[in-house]
Amino acid sequence: MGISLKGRGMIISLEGIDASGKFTQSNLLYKLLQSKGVRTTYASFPDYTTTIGQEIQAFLSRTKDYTVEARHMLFSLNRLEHKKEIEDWLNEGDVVVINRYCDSNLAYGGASGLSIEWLRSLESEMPQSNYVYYLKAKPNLSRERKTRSRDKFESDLAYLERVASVYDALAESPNWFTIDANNSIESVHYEISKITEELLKEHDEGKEIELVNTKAKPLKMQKNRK
Ligand code: ATM
Repeated sequence: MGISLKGRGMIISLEGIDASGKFTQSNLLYKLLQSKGVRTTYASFPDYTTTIGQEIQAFLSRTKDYTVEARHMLFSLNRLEHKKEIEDWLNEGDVVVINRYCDSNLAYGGASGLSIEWLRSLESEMPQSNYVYYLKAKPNLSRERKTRSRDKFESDLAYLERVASVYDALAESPNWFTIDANNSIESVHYEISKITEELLKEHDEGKEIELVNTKAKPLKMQKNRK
């Protein structure tokens, strides 16, 4: 069970270019909330386990070709497969932590020349993020950090730079928090924990959920997935 939020839950999504630490940070946040007894669920997109997800995997690994519009519709469809599940979590008052969500499609699709408005319309049926944590990393740093390359865009630095600039523009929205992802895992996690603590207080009419214990040792380092 644990502490559930009063009324509807909230979605916190983590965004950023490849290897900016989203996977590590979303997991650390999820585990922190769990350890504090906050009802929380975790999701990550793309979900490669579904039939649509396998199509996504196929075009990312270049075994199948789709037009750019079809690729981004598949990403969107892959989210729609989970719409009911996410709505149920929100109705139960969960904090839903999501590693890449609708805004990934805006950033990557926009960088490929698609209209942001069209991309936004593809996502309009999904529950929207209450807050977005943008892990801002330098595109070249992201490339250096990678140990293996999986999809066909990753080697294209110019493309990553365009993705980063769409993210920068999206991050002007008031519900976005830009976090310097070039800092250590521990300090990024600390910043995320502080922001989340404040947001939970606001969302839950002053309920004190202490996420940051300044006396606690930093959490153990966790290896980046990629
Ligand atoms: P991951 O590496 O996080 O599994 O994402 C794979 C790619 O899918 C990544 N591209 N690169 N480079 C970001 C891209 N993507 C979209 O374009 N739209 C989406 O909606 C999602 C979830 C991911």
